[in-house]
Amino acid sequence: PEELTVGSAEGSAAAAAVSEDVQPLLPEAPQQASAADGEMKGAYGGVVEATGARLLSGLMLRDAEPNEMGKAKTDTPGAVLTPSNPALLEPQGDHFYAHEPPRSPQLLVQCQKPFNGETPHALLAGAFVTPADIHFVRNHMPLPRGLSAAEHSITIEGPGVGATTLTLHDIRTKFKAHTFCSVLQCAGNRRSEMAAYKLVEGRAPWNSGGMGNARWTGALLRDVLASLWPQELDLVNPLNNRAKHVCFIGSDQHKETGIYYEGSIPLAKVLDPLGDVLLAYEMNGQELLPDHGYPVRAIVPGYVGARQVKWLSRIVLSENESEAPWQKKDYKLLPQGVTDHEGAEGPQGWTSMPAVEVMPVQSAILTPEAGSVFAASTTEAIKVRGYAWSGAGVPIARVDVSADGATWTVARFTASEVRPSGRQWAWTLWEADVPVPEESRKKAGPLRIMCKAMDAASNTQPEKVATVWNFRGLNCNSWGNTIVRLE
Ligand code: MTE
Ligand code: MO
Repeated sequence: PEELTVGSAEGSAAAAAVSEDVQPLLPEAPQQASAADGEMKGAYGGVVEATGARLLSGLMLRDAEPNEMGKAKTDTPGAVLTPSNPALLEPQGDHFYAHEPPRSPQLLVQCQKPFNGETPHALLAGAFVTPADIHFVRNHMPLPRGLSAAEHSITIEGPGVGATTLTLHDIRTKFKAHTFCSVLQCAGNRRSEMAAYKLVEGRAPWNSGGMGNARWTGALLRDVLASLWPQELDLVNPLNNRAKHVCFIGSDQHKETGIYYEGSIPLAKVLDPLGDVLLAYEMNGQELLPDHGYPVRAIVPGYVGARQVKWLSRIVLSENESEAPWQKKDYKLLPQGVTDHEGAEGPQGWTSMPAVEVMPVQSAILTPEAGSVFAASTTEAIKVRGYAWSGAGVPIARVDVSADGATWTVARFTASEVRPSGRQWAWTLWEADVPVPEESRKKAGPLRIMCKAMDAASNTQPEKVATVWNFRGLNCNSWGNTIVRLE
């Protein structure tokens, strides 16, 4: 644990001062001036702990099933189609992308236009709070231009309440600021594992870096609505309100259809005193970076990334959920009989399923990276690190790690941010020294290491990717795994 840095990019004293109800699980380690520098090198050290370990060039695709190591059950392993919904094709002429911001060269680019990039596993493992510049980015469209914190405002409207406009300055100054860590996870996180099992449709073959744990600061949307419409809204019984949903509309536009990025969540989540839905204007103690929604975005703790709308410009309370394609025709866990575009448009397709909201319990192995090589004769145990998190906001109760699928080592938790159960939105980082089975040490070859988490509500991860496979390749949360080599 001593080499694992717990804390945030802005320094532990500052972090402690701004966080409410928060106790770090471990004492915060001294901070380095730049998390993106110092912490990362330590993390890379973690990849090569066993004598003689080295990284193979290029990543191996993780395999799909414990019993069929390396054998994908499709003719096209790792294949990812482009979306079936024309509005999701994201076809934007190159000229729309002439003004993208500079980005960290450390991000692993899945797609340039629109920009999708994930954090390398070892960098994720190296910092409890993911530094903003290497936090994964998932954009659907070109970055909106001309936004400024000084001039930005959000219009808020709804049935029976009318419409009003709040400046970002109002939001910053008239409402109490709340700060806490909240995991942002793309529904496509770990899609590469689903794609290795069977063809999926999706923008990017993410590994486990489509997820990050940042410390967000903002006003509670609940406070904002309560102050705007104390009489008009029933804050105690959300279901008594005419509006049942809250639509968030971004400033980024699909130029060829004219629609803005949009998603919605239940009004009950917003009004829930434990819901913690933020209008966030700071990430890790700094103004948001352009890619993460400058100057203001929605943070919806526990929910899928797609609803946490960036560059927020409008909020619409509504009787119905958002009509946007990202709500109605995407981010749904289609039944497993749907295996092509036609099926997705059919009766078992988009219309048959609700939009993804709360994310399932998740864990993944970050180091050693797939393909790392260890000396069979001298490696008795391999140090494994990863993350675990539950969208239910309850603490992670246990993470088990195994190199044979039969004997399990209980992982040590090295960092989390403890908040009341139901409001614990940070991830838990863990590590374990996993014994290498005697049998495996006698011969060279691949060794699969697995992890599985359980949360305090007894939610667990399914063993096989087949259990959760779906055409869009969403919410992959089967046992985490990495395949190393013994030589
Ligand atoms: N908000 C807007 N306005 N436009 C987008 O393309 N992408 C969504 C969400 N909010 C998106 C958006 C998706 S799918 C994800 S996973 C998260 O933003 C990613 O947030 P990040 O890029 O800050 O990591
Ligand atoms: Mo996403």
